Amino acid sequence: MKKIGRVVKNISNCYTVDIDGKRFDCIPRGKFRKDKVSPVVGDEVVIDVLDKTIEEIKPRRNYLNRPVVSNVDMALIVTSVKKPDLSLTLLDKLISIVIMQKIEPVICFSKLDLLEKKEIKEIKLLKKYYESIGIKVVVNKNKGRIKRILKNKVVVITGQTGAGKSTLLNQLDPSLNLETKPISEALNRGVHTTRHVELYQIGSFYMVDTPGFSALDFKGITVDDLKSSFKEFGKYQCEFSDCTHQKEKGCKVIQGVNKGDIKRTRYENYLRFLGEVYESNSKLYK
Ligand SMILES: Nc1nc2c(ncn2[C@@H]2O[C@H](COP(=O)(O)OP(=O)(O)O)[C@@H](O)[C@H]2O)c(=O)[nH]1
Ligand SMILES: [Mg+2]
Ligand SMILES: [Zn+2]
Repeated sequence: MKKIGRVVKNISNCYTVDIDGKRFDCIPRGKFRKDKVSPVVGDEVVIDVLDKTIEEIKPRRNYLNRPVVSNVDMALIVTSVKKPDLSLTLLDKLISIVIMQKIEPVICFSKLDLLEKKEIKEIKLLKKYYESIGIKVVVNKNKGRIKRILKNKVVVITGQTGAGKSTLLNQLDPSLNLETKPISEALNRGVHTTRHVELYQIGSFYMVDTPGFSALDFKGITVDDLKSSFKEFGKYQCEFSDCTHQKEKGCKVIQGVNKGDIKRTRYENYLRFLGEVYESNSKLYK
């Protein structure tokens, strides 16, 4: 008997498939190995319920490398403002990468309780800027709003080790009981507290708790992909349509930065990522 379900967990060659709340531990058919494709967490698959085999993988809407997961609607980017320190470069990189994967980014600031009043003001300005370019921003204390935003979505949670991802998931669903660690311990041991990829059902949404991203690259990404992931650049018509917004004459993006309409850290991160795109493309053709 064949049925369609979703892969919610993977440990080596065993895939747990959820069908309406029932779980089946399945092994992929040999043909997948022959074709060098394997199912991943998030995949919609056809399984043979009696044989406990995965027969077919449905086309993926998107696919992430770290963690390996597919068909994701939203990415909750947990960003601590202290311990570890706020990194706008990591935040902007995660935003760009998830947008390029056709996933909606949602910024979740954590550890605001560790800030002075003046510093909180800066975070509020930051929040305002990201919201002005169409990105939802929440704080980790506001569980009700987070639940409303994530309702009915498949969500990936990401951010640095120690940012508070597992803590947040435990608060959203105490039955999860995920391991959490103070940052110093996590770093000293040099291990991530999360060991395998798994989709957890939390009320009406699915979520992946993942190891902190350590290396993110722009392999296979074009300059155009990168440009359009910086949503706020979209409304500026530069003199040349292939403008890379570096030093070109008549670049309206640079004018926008100088006028203060585009946040300078965003522009600087764009230039940094552009360099990385060029570098990874040149490696590709060597
Ligand atoms: N002060 C403060 N600490 C937090 C907050 N959220 C998480 N933590 C702490 O940060 C540490 C790392 O949290 P954890 O959830 O393991 O981070 P993960 O690596 O992103 O999963 C733990 O000691 C948590 O108790 C927060 O909002 N404020
Ligand atoms: Mg964790
Ligand atoms: Zn330009």
